[in-house]
Parts: sequence; C-alpha cells; structure tokens
Amino acid sequence: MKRPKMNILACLAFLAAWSAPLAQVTFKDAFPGLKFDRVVCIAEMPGMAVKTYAVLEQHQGMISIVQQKSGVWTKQTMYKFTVATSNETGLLGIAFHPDYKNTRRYFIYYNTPGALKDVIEEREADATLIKDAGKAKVLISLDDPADNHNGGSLGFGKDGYLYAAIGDGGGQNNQFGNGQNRKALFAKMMRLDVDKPANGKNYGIPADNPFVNDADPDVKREIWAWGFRNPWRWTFDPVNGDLWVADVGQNATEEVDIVAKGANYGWPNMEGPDQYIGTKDASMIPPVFSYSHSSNRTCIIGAAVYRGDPASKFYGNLFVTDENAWVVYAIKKNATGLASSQTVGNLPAKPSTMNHDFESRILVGIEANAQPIYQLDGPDLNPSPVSLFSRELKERFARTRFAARGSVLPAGFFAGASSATLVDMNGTVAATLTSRNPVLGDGIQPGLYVARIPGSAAKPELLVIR
Ligand SMILES: [Ca+2]
Repeated sequence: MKRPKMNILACLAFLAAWSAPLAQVTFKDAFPGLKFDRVVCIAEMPGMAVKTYAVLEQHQGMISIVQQKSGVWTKQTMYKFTVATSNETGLLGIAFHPDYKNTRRYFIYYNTPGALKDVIEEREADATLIKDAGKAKVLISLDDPADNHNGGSLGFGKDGYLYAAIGDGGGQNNQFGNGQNRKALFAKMMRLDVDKPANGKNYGIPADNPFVNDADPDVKREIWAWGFRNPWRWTFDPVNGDLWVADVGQNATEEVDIVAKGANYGWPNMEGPDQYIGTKDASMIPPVFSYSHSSNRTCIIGAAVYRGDPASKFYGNLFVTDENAWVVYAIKKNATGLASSQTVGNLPAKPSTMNHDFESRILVGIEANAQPIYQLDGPDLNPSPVSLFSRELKERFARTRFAARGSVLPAGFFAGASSATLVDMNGTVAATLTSRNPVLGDGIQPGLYVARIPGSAAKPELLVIR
C-alpha cells in the first residue's frame, strides 16, 4: 500500500510533538460537583467511618467537611471562624489529634482580624466528629507585625507531637530580625505536646526538644528547628516520617528542606543555598532542593508525598508547585541528599496548597473563589487501596503486597504454610494457592484480595494484583 505523503507542516508538527516533553501527570476534579474558595488545606480526617476531608477555605474562615454519599460528593460546614482576610492571612492550618475518633480534639491555626495575631487553638468536635462543639483553648498567640509570612500548616508527627511553623513575622528581608533569633517563635518550626499541658499553658514541651536545656532561659523551648522565612506549606512523609518544608524565598530562590531536630535552615543569612544577609555559617543547612526565580517561578507551594503504589516511579517523591508558574515538581531524596528532581506537568490554575490523603491522592487547592480541588492523575499516581494511617486496617491486616498478574507471588507470602486462600471484595474465594511460589495466572483477575492461611491465627494480608 502506498503511504500518503506527509506535508512539511504536518512533519514539523509531528517533530514538535515528539520532541516536547510529555506531561507525566495530568489533573482531574477530585470532588466533581463541588467548588471552594481559596483552599489552603485539604486534610483527610482520621478514624472516620466514611472517607472524610476537612477543607480549609482561607478567607471564608471555613472548615468544610467533604464526604461521598451514594456516589455524590457533598460539602457541609464544620465551623466558620471570623478571621483576617488580607492576602496571606486567614484560616491557615488544621490537624486532627491522632486519636481523634475518641478525643474529638483538633487544632487550627488562624489570624485574627483587627489587631493581627497568629493563633494556634485547640478545639473539640461534637459526637458526630464533623461539627464543632464550641469549645476552644488557645495554645499560642503571637502579635504579628505584618500580614505576610505567616507559615500555616499544622501536623502530628509519628511521635504524637503537634508540629507548627510560623514565618519570620513578615515585611521583607527579615526586617523584624526573627530569622536567627531563638528567643522568638517567628521563623521557627515548633513541636508541642498537646497531651501533657504544663507550666500554666495548654501544651507541654517534649523532653527531647532541642533547646529544653539551653543555658539562656529566654530561648524558646517550643523550637524544633529554625531559620525559616515563610514555611507556608509543609508535610510529613507518611511512611518514614520525613518532615518536608517548602520555604518561600525572597527575590531569588525557592527552597525545600528536610527538617531535622535543632537544625538551622539559614534565613536570612541564606536564601536557598546562597549567602544573603550577613554571614553564611557552616552550621546552616542548605535546602535539599531549590530553584531560581525565572519563567514566572517565584513562590513555592507544597507539599505532598506520594506513597501509593510501591512499583510507581513516583513512590516516595515529594510534589511541590509554584504559585505563579503553576509548574509541578517531583522531588526524590536519598540518604545523602537530592536523588532527582523533575518537572512533571502544569496545573490548570493558580495553586495555594498541595496535600496528600491517606491513600496518596495528591490534591491541589486553588487560590481563587469558586474553584474545584484538583487531583494529580496518571498511570504512575494510582492511589493506594489501603489507608496508610488507618488504624482499623492496620489492626486487621498484617501488610499489603502488590503483584502483577502473571508474576510469582512475593517471597514469604505463605509464611511457612502450604496454602493460602484469596478472597475477593465480594467475600468469594477467588483462588486457593497451593504451591510455595505460585504464578498468579489469568484465572485471577486484577483487584484487591484478602489473603489468608487456612487454619492460621495470623492476620490476613492484603494482596493487590495489577
Ligand atoms: Ca506575619
């Protein structure tokens, strides 16, 4: 058959498409039918009977509850605060107590209207867990000298302590002198024990915080790490507990830090890895990743870690984006530092936060009113079928394994037993495996199975066959 001739324009278009980097991630509406105003946090709530998110709408001062009912996403109000509403202020962070189901305790960070304060507050939900009960205790309240650089994320570490980051006070060029001042809570990552209040405060200081024994009594015992400019969004890796901070830079460089106990990340002596104001000291920790201001890239927005499918090339990657360029970065570290960084796509709208849920969906809030929440999508971003934090699942299953159809079952699967049954999600025995290393044949459809050793008291495993 004679091939049709390709004209020169078609040829050029073909070559352009072939040579342009293909976006590795695309985007979809995470909650079809719902719209939100200036979303700064999308937090999945622990211990809930159905999958539930708390979405913070910054200037509305709103905690919105998002749940799926009969296949339809619904939105209702948990609580509406009166907050400051200039650009960087508002309702900025939320974290749920690790045992939220029983304690009903949650924590928020917001800015007050009028005389500007940065407030971290403990609140309580009612028995429904999705309505505020009207009980509040202030943990931290700082008079804030300027309405920018307020940090904002809150989160609980695997150690059960509450972490909170606040920016350098604001203005520009560290004008309030907080960056390297350990007698101020501005420009710091704090670590608080919310279960053991002490010294007349509604929180305690963990005994292993880095400066609890500092000779200077004015050095703040709350400090976990220091030298930040505006740690607007940050997150924990749900698997290894790494604390990733996206710290917004001044005029030249944006940075990502992996935060260690007692470490100094350098602001304002450093901006990114470079000397800025004053002396760059060898004790100051350079970022694990940074990028220069160019091509509209001016303000880093984090931060979410993908821990869905262990076979994915993005497993363990941190995702961040830029407020003005909308480009999405995937960043991976190794034991010594940055292993790789790449741009993997471009958002369809101006971002204000990226968050991961318990199944490693990467969600993006948009800095405008009446917007969807986006979800990063693509063949390498499948959500985990197992909630990484779900206490219930961890209690019921020994572990989760992934296997491709046609592959050999992972070593050790039988744990010394001679057979195992695979039960599908309808409760039907899909297969009985009887050899030590059976091949997962075509008779077993891709899906999620409970794998159990007959007669064994051992916890069953979850097996995901792709
Ligand atoms: Ca401020």
